[in-house]
Amino acid sequence: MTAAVEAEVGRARRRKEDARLITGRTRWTDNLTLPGMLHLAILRSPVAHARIAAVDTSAAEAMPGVLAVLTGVDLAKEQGSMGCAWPVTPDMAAPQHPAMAVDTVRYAGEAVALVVAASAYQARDALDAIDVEYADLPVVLDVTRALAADSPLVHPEFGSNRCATWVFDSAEAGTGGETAPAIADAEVVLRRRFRQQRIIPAFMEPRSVLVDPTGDQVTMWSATQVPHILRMMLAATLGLPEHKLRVIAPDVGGGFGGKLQVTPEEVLVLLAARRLGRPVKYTETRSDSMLSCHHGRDQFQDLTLAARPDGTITALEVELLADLGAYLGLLTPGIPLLGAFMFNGIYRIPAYRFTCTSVFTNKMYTDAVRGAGRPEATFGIERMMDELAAELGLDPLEVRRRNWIGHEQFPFTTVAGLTYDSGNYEAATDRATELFDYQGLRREQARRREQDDPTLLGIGVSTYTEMCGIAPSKVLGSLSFGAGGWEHAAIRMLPTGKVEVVTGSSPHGQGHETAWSQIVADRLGVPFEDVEVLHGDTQISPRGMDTYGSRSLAVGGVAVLLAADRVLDKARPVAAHLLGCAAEDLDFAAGRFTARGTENGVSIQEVTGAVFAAHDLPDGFEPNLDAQATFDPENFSFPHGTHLCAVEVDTETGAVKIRSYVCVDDVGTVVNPLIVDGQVHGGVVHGIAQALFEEASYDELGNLTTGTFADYLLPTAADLPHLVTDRTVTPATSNPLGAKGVGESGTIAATPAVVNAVVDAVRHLGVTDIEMPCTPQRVWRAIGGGA
Ligand code: MCN
Repeated sequence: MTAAVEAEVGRARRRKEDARLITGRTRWTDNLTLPGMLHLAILRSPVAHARIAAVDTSAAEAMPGVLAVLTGVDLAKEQGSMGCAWPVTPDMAAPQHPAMAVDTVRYAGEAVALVVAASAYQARDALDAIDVEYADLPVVLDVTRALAADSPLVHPEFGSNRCATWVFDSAEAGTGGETAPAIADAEVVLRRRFRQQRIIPAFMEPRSVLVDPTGDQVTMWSATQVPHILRMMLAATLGLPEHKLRVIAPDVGGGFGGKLQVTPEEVLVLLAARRLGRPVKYTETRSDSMLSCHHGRDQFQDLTLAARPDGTITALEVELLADLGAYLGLLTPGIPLLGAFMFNGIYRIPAYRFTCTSVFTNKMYTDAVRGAGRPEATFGIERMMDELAAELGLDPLEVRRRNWIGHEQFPFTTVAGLTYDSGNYEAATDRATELFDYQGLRREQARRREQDDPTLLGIGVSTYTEMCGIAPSKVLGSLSFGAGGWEHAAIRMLPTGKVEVVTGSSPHGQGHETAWSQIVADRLGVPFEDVEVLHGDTQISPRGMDTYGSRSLAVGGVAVLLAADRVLDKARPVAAHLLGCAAEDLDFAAGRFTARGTENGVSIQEVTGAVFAAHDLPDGFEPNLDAQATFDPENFSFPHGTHLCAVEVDTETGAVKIRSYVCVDDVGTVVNPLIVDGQVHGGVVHGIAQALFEEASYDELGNLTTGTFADYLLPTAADLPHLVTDRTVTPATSNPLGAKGVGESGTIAATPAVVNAVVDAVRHLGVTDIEMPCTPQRVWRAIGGGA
């Protein structure tokens, strides 16, 4: 008899990778040193828009240890243009995007020259000796101003600063009615403008890249989320044969979308290393990172919501004005459009129109930051639901209940054209209100108002869903996304019965090694400790589409599961042969094949050993149990949940304190509850940070004024409440694991929950919105402070 084995999927395992990540005893890119390695430093433009009139590098070239000083002109022929993989419309303005400015700088922080020297200090010192003459050009920083006919132009060749206009209309798409008549006829029409401030993906490990050009192949180590995409894009844009380039992402200390990019720094280090024929490394400082890693969000949202007096929504119109900054990064123009599919949220909305106009300005370009498009959309609709509730004198939860998709209505095709496969908004909301003591807090809120308590209580609701598991290749193709969305996995059975799993997912803090080991341990019935997960190296894991869009489990984890099944399929005839029975008469459980109805069995490790020895196998059997699988799901996954936030607002100072926060998320089948809790915690804190703390600002000349953590506020543990997390489980039907993504859900849900709470606290004082981040000053002014 086999002892009962505890299932691995669903087990709260501590992460395998924690010890090395937490102690730093691992291969971060900046830890790597190669013989003869040189160091690169980058001179960045101190002005936001200027012609480069002259560059004198002679003094820098004479500095100790300096081997090369290169400008954009020196690299003009080989640097090509940084690729944008998402041409959103056929007429999109796609400017040249040099890795280093050739004749014009278009944002403060753009690379202007580089130094390669024997030490990192010598390289940085030499930057000061480079003399650049800038001929200032007029700067445009505001999106509305940028669209005016007399605006300075960021890319004059297009005749305007408009990058693209993208429209989704439910009447045209056949997914709903026309918005204009529905709005004209509506008894209740609400119009609001919300601003999504600019934010910076403040990952823990600054970006670092090392290139070794010696030997037959060029090897790049980079702190990237996307080693496979990076290799492909570098090959395509630099004309480098793909098979001659190997990209390795060693352990990566966080990305949050900020390392989902092909960066100018990666291109420059590669070009410099090739020129000099020696390994070259660049590691950014924190200030460099804030200036020159892509930023996120930065849009104005104009929303029009039409409803009946009972709160039933009849139409929604969304107009976005998205500030793309100066250039297009890998996904820049597509990020705001991800919101197009999510502004309808969890609601039945009969008519919907979404327009996004994207605009160039003289700022760092924007691209994916955790949630990418979906936090913006969720913020818009969830703020509007609260506004509708206030307008009609209804409870915010009640307005949502009257509009959301009932659990019995799944699968449900939304007005934005997505089919939500499963969900149960009622169950998550009931559980959240219970944990939160919703009614008790409402009573306290009323009491404080009656008693003119200077500390007011606000309650914020966010009932979100999101599209993640970014995958179905067909759908991505229909959105002109430049790549497929499949994921690949391979399983190698080693002669001693240990297992190597090769995954195309590229974790940078999400714990894939642990979760993938759990999946394989369960499926093959081998010990968790006997599974090793290999990733992040285009030579070891040659096929992959990497990690973003909370896709890794629902796509990459499923590929691992399918590969494990194929190992079992291959093992079955061998087990039957060894046991002397027919393959159809075999059972498999807890790692053992048994001849049905007998105690006669053989373990998967024994089968592996027999295949390795190859002495006694079925006739014609190829002695190899390894298997691979590529999974391309039919649909996204749609996690959802209800987040409730209570804030205390000090009316004398405007200070906001989060008093309690409850979230009940539904991410389908959970592989590792500890990891999921960690993701929810991190995600929620990210969302709170946007609501209350983070903002990237530029002065009127286009200088980033929030270039350090002293100016760019991130919350610390002292600013945060205890987070109460719980889950409901409604399995996804789009993948055999039933899993939905979790990596971004907290971020998507939390921001509107917090802002709704702040506005709710002071709504009776006539406030209907407070711009993010809701700093004490902004809150105090909103309630009349200083008036
Ligand atoms: N998981 C699970 N059960 C589920 C869903 C997920 O056990 N039902 C586990 C997975 O096995 C995986 C983790 O949770 O270990 C996250 O899985 P998933 O939701 O598939 O997300 P990804 O792994 O694709 O991660 C991407 C996502 C994104 S888009 C951002 S941004 C983000 C995030 O993950 N950046 C992060 N979480 C981060 N966490 C850390 N520490 N650092 C970052 O940079």
